[in-house]
Amino acid sequence: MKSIAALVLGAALSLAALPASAQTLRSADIHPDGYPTVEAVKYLGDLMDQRTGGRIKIQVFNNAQLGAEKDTIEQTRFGVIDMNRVNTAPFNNLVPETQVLGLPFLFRSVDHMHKVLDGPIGDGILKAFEPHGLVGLAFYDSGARSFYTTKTAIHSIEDMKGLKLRVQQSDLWIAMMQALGANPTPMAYGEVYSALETGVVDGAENNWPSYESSRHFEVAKHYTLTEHSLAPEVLVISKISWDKLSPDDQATLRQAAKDSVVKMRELWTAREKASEEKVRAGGGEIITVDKAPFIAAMGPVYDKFVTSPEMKSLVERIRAVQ
Ligand code: BDP
Repeated sequence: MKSIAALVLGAALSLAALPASAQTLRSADIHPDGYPTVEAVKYLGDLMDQRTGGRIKIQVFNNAQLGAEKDTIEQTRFGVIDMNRVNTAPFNNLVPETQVLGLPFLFRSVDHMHKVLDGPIGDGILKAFEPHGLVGLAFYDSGARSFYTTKTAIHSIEDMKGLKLRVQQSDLWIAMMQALGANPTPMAYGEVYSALETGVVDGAENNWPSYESSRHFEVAKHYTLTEHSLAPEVLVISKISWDKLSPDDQATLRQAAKDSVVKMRELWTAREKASEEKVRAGGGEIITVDKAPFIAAMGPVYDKFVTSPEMKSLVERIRAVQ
């Protein structure tokens, strides 16, 4: 009798230790451990764990364990994956409002971009995900993207002519490369290393941390600081997973996601520096160019993508942010 009572008591105690309806949200990322986006979502998971008394946790499946971004976006829309951290570019065709954030040379500085993203314009763009089965939670930094090439270095806009360049899967990005005279090849991130190595493409473009962590810098040693776009990252949750959370938990997640942005910015600044140092130490050729001809050449991209009254007003409002 005594031992049965002890068993029942023990079971009750261990049940009590388990929070009611504990759940783990699965979040996708293509980057390796230590990459700022991966660490920021882990940090968000810690915040959720603390703030919900252990009821809600987040598990990050990084290194593209759940697939390439185009596929994980679909899986997130259908609730197979709960959360996803992706660049805004692969969302451009699905959520046209995201295009504005990738427009070449739109932001005057990272500070300008932060002001836009942290204010009503950023919130409005996050809202635009909802009709597409997703809830936008936060924007994360992604620095400036620049070109890198395997054989010939880019010293001026003339050197862009005819280059086969990998781009993210987005019509906006294809148009940007065409405006510069290059031949865009849309491709998943995970395929770029071997495409560079085997000469399927002559180059690609990305920020310092991705150029370094993907080891693209080992096969494409010429990095030209065009800094043509600041297209940020975005963290989304499936609308299906979102609707399963109570309004209180939704509010907690929204706030924690915003709080993780602060952490992400710290991690990003440090990693940008560290990656640049690693690339330079690895023998990369870093080239500065006159950006004016690159800026001038992007006119047709604005003509093609900034056509609706909404898009025009969005661009104007962004430019007006001081
Ligand atoms: C990186 C982004 C990642 C994109 C990648 C790319 O963090 O989300 O997949 O660029 O170029 O900077 O595909």
